[in-house]
Formats: sequence, C-alpha cells, structure tokens
Amino acid sequence: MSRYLVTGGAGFIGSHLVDALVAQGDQVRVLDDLSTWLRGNLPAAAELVVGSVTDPAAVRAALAGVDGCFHLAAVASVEKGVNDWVGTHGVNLGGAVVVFDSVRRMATRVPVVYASSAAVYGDVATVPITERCRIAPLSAYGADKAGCEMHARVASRAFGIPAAGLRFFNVYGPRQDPRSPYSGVISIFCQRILAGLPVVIHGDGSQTRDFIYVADVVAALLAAMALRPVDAPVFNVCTGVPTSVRALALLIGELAGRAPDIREGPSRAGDIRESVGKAEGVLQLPPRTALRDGLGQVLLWLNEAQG
Ligand code: NAD
Ligand code: UD2
Repeated sequence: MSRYLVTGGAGFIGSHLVDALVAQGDQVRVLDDLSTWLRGNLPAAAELVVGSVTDPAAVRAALAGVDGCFHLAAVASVEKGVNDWVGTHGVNLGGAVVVFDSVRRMATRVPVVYASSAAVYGDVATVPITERCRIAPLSAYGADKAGCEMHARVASRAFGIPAAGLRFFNVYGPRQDPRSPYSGVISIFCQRILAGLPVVIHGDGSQTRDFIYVADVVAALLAAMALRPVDAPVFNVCTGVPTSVRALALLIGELAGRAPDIREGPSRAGDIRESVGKAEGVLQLPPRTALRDGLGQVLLWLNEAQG
C-alpha cells in the first residue's frame, strides 16, 4: 500500500486515476479547488482537500506523508488560455512550480508524475509525432505545459526529484463533462447525437486526432510512477491511430443507432490539422482500447446519466 497525492483528482482524468489507486489498495489524498468538478466524480475512499495548487502552504500540507504525487490540476483548456492568459498561466505553470518546490522541501523527495499535453508540439510538418519531434507550442496552454517540462528538468537535475511528464493526446471517456463548451469533441458529439441534436464540425471535418481512452491514460500514469523516473523523461500517451472528426461523427451515429445531423461551421482559429502520436518511450502499457469500445462506454455512461 502506498500513499499518493493527486492534484486535480476531482477532475475527469484525475477521478479515474483515484478510482484505480483506491482499487489497488493505495491511500489517496486529492487536492482540488473544485473549479471544474462534476459532482459524484470522487470515490468516497479518497481524502479531499479543497485548495489551490497555487497556494504553497496548501500544497505542502497536502504532500505530508505521501510516497508520490500525480500532478494533474490545471485549467485544461486551450480556449480558456486564450481568454485568460495571465490567470491560466498562474495555475498551469505556476501550480507546477509550487508542486516541485514543495517536494524539494520534503525530507524525502518523492516522485512527481505530471500531465503535459500534445499541445506542446503545435502544428507539426509530419506525423506521427514522436517524443523526439521539436516542441513549438502555438497556445498559451501548450507553452505552459512545455514550461512544466522545463521545470521538471530543473526539479530533477538541481534538486534530485524523480519526475516524468505525460504528453496526453485527445483523452476521452465517461465523466468528461459534455455540457462544458470547453469539453472534448467526443463528449460533445456523443451527448448531442444521443439527444437528437445537430453536431457542428469546425471546418471540413478532415482534421485528424489521436483519441485515447481514459483507462489507457490511467495505465500510463501508473506505469510512469512505477518507473521512479530519472532525468525527467517525457512520454507520448497516444494510440497511433488517426481519426478524422467527420469519421468520428459517423461512427458515433452508427453506435448510437441514430444518423447524425452534421452541420459545417467555420474552422477554429489555430486548429491543428493532423495529430497522431507514436510513443517511443519505455513505458510498458497494455494494448489500447479500440475507439469503438471506448465510445461505447461513453454512450453507456451518458445514457445512464440521462436515464
Ligand atoms: P479537468 O478540468 O476535468 O480536471 C482538472 C482538475 O483540476 C479539476 O478537478 C479542477 O477543479 C482542478 N483544478 C483546476 N485549477 C486548480 C487549482 N488552481 N488548484 C487545484 N485544482 C485545480 O481536466 P482533465 O481533462 O481531467 O485534465 C487533467 C490534466 O490532463 C490537466 O493537467 C490537463 O491539462 C491534462 N490534459 C488533458 C487532456 C484531455 O484531453 N483531457 C489532454 C492533454 C492534457
Ligand atoms: C485537445 C485538448 C487540449 C490540448 C490539445 C493538444 C480537449 C478538450 N482539448 O484540443 O487540452 O491538449 O488537444 O493538441 O481534449 N470539433 C468540432 N466540433 C465540436 C468540437 C470540436 O468539429 O463541436 C473539432 C475541433 O475543431 C478539433 C477537433 O474536433 O478539430 C478536436 O477538438 P477538441 O476540442 O476535442 O480538442 P483539441 O484537439 O482542439
């Protein structure tokens, strides 16, 4: 049995991680300010501390007695970074620095596994995107995630903190809030198609994404913690399978048993055309969930939530 702090543990990915840690018999403390919390996400077995990762005293107190920290708390939206550059920077990069600095002050410097993002790559010339590709973020959000990676190197080199960053591609699964305008395309499309509402494709729908199921992301987080990483490695967390946004809408329609009402809207500013990853790192992971199966789980969850 180990004890972990999960920052952002009340969120979409964090709550699935907390479930997995509790299921394997670990003790979990969650530090979350509940800013994007979906009621019911957090298992009763976890200890919840309501506070911000930008508050050094709160982070130091939450780290007391833990064997490792998963740092997931962030304003997890490219668009929010556009609207509130300064505010999101304070959380997305400032929060990570507070976490590393707080670990540095611990008697034992415990490992930190933190969420980075495929957003660090920006628009790449060739796919698949490997960890060796140049990072060139195009958004404040991506720049802050790249900053987290730099500070993780400092944490490792200067202060001997074991750290690993996971560059998540497009994560989806149950508990991703479909009603938030900042939510992922899968939760939005599933919810609208089930409700018989039109879906809007931004642009011509040929843009591709690498959609990874949340349970596979949790497996990567656990594997990274088990590594006790040195030298602050970063790992792509992806499937290697590209899916166009139009094909996605059609597949969801097929699985939901409803022909989707597809409307075309203007392209999103800065929308990346092609995104598919390849993981060359050393994480040993089980085979990824097929998109069809993962979408089935999302539809099931939405049906239960609505029923
Ligand atoms: P989420 O919004 O569901 O979870 C983030 C959690 O952090 C929320 O519970 C929120 O209340 C909390 N939080 C926000 N600001 C905080 C603060 N100042 N102090 C404490 N808690 C705070 O998002 P998610 O999709 O679960 O994302 C988790 C992590 O993964 C984030 O770091 C995000 O940037 C990263 N990520 C997500 C995706 C994706 O596709 N969902 C892709 C790449 C990276
Ligand atoms: C995702 C992550 C982001 C960051 C980035 C890295 C989410 C929600 N965001 O941004 O945090 O990590 O990847 O590159 O996971 N779309 C539509 N109609 C809709 C909604 C979306 O056509 O109603 C399109 C959108 O224009 C884009 C694609 O679907 O081409 C995926 O959009 P998204 O918002 O799910 O995620 P993305 O890739 O912009």
